[in-house]
Amino acid sequence: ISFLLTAAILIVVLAKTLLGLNQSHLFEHWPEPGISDEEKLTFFDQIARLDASYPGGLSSYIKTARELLADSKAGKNPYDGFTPSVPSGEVLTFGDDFFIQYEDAGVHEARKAAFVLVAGGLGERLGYNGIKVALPLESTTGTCFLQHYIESILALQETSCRLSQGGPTEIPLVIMTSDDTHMRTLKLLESNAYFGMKSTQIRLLKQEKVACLDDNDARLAVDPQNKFRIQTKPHGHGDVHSLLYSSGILKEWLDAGRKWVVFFQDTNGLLFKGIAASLGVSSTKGYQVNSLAVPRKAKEAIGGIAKLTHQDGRTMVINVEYNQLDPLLRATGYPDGDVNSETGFSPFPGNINQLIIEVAPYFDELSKTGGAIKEFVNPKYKDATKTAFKSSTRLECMMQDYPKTLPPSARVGFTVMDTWLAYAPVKNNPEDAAKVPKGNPYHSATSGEMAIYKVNSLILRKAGVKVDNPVNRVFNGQEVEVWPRIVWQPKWGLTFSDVRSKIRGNCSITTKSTIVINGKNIYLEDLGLDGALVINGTDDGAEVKVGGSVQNKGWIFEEVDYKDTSAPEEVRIRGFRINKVEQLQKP
Ligand code: UGB
Repeated sequence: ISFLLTAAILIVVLAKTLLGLNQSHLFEHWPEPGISDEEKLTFFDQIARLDASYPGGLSSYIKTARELLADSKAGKNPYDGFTPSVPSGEVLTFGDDFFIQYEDAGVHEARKAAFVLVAGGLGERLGYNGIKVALPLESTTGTCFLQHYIESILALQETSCRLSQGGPTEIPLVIMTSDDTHMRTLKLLESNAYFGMKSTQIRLLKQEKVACLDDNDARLAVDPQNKFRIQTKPHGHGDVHSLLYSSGILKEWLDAGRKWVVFFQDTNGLLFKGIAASLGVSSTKGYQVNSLAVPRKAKEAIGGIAKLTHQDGRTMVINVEYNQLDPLLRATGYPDGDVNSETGFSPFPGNINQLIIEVAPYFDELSKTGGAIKEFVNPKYKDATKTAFKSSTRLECMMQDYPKTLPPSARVGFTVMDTWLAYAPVKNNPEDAAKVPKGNPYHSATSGEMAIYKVNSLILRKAGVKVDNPVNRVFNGQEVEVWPRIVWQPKWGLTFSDVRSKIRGNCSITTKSTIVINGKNIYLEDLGLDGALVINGTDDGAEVKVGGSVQNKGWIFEEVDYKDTSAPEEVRIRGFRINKVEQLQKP
């Protein structure tokens, strides 16, 4: 009885809250008591969840929505009063002494870090039906993104703990999922024994969707399929902050002496090539927030990192999203807007949404805000009167907007790395990728895979291997450079120093070659490769030396049209499959 009473009281409170928020339309089509009572209870169940999962509850959500919708109707620019300028940050050159020093410092820090993968997005732009972290990052080994991320964290953990004494010995991983991705992410982990990580080391936090809004008065949108449901849509990756805070995980990390949280996105196969050095920058420079960035082509669909100075003197270093950078520049004395400078790139570094945040000040800030991030709304209006929407809208938030609430004294910096080293996301479907202006990156499954071969080729070159130049080929209408297919497990070489220590004598690799390195203690010694070579380490970790001349027909790319539905989706979206004609396997 007491349970029923509590439930009844809760329903009355929620109903009163809704009426007080001018949401009476939600009940307009309800039948009289006794009819559809179960559906009515489900309605309140959903309202209770929407209320509980938003910092400040539904009333706060609706209040903010009204303010933002009024600003949007009035055409108010969120950057009113701010002038952008190019900020200064740390620019890294792969393999030079500074880079190596930062990498060393970062590897020492790594065991004090925690990693957070935001993977709640379905990737509508990519048009792939599965979850993106299950996609292979390259088809030579077929390793999926999630496996690669986990193996990279484990490699970092192993090296960091070996080099430093005391403190945490496990690097935790949190994955933010959503209703769209949660079950499939869990299944992928469970059916692959968590890719070698302890199951207790990984935690999934599911973000909830937020209520859709029908008009400028923020009236909640009823689901067109079910009048007892509010229509909902994703709130954006910014939810990760409130989830880390409300779940108590952040406090746990603070209490355990963790120092850094590294945030990253779902499909960047190059991500870990620059993580150690960037962590080194954070610790050496004492950055509370360090955004990883790459040179950005004007109009590229990645945000620009800018220093914004307000008329009243306030300044902040922040990401300005790609659709807002051009209007902001035009309004503040740059009549051409978002254009390349004489370097061939936009003067504003491109945000790749990999953030390294220092735990202690982050926890202090979230204790004040609850993790609420400055939101925005993007309604599509029916006409110029801006009184009605084409379809319902909702509030959204982005994880990189976290520094917006920080005081100007906060140490917010950024680290720029070469694009070939740090950034090759898989976001665009083949048709859209083929339309990308010449010279701009495709951000497709095709270009994402080619980037893996390129980075590994360039790293080996820097380590002294003679790696031949790439050839150009066209897959799915995209012209790409095809470098030798060089892939290794993260435990073989996560840092440049690791890789360099595994190369001995004079090694060379021709363009048509493929080399797969599975294992840790594998050394290439006077190897001349012209074909395919697969090297497996031994179970006992004993040293494996591979050298001499290896020649065979190798593995070749065969084109697959993305419209060919007889091929699996992950093959079609990259436009080729690998025909493993001949290889040498060692040992
Ligand atoms: N994501 C979630 O986890 N939950 C959500 O509700 C939405 C997304 P997109 P976006 O690096 O190229 C970002 O859709 O938002 C996850 C930056 O804002 O791939 O258009 C999702 O699973 C932009 O500044 O990207 O653009 C994925 O892992 C620029 O850095 C991640 O959030 C751009 O990424 C990003 O979602 C980029």
